[in-house]
Amino acid sequence: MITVSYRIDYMKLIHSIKEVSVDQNDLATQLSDALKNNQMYLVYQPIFDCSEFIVGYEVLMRWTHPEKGEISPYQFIMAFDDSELISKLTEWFFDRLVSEMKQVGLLKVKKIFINLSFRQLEDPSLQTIIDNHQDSIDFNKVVFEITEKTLMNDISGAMKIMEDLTTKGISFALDDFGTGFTSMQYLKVLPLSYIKVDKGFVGEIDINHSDMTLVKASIEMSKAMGFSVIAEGVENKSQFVLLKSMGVDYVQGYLFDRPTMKDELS
Ligand code: G
Ligand code: G
Ligand code: MN
Repeated sequence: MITVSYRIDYMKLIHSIKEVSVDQNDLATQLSDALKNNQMYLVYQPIFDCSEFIVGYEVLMRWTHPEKGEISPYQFIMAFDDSELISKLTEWFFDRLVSEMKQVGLLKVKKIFINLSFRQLEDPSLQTIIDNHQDSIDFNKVVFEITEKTLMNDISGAMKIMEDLTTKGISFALDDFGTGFTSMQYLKVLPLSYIKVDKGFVGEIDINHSDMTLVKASIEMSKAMGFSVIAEGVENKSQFVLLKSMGVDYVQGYLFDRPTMKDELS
């Protein structure tokens, strides 16, 4: 059942990418315009502990295309990944994050969760970008979220980079846990601090017994291995109650807050 829904998602993805990449040259121009012309922006979604105190924010990119409107990050991150512009995107992201964090006092926040694609992680300029921002961001607060699919590209390469970044204070979360093809080996060898249980499982824990069992087992296993567990996509109270009873550490989802722009942050 899980495999089927993953395939459908994948097909949707391919379809939507085709829609954007009508013409490769045109696409490159559009991506570069997006960065130059202020078409991209950041939104923030809080992550709470079980007493509903904010422990951090996940930062998410958005792109409003002048003609096509909102383009999903699933689409544009993959387009950037395939282009030469990926380091420009990472650079833009950190510059923008620093300027917004200063404006809204986000610097006081305990943790900042940042999604990184495989291309962003393996790009050598990531190190330079981080070094250039050492004075403006406390990297002990930074958690990079990477997915199982990211890791599958090159597990030993990714591990080496992750270990290097750990020496700069950065920690790691395994995002979308349960949707990829995680080998238990990953959990044993990678320098991970957090496991984010995918919203696909969390979304039905209150109505689907299998999902409930899988989430419960994931939480128990992750905690036994010393990771903190974040449940994403919590949309109603009964899911939250169940997750708390299962011993989850942190929660995130529409029940608490949607991703919002910096000006709307409380
Ligand atoms: O925010 P939304 O649900 O539309 O995000 C869709 C996907 O895009 C998610 O998997 C999310 O992790 C990814 N995404 C959102 N913002 C970023 C970003 O800044 N960098 C990377 N690499 N992925 C992002
Ligand atoms: O793949 P990743 O976990 O990074 O995706 C994060 C995205 O999930 C956010 O950008 C946001 O758009 C979406 N999201 C956050 N909370 C919820 C929720 O409660 N329900 C659903 N369906 N999506 C959510
Ligand atoms: Mn994420």
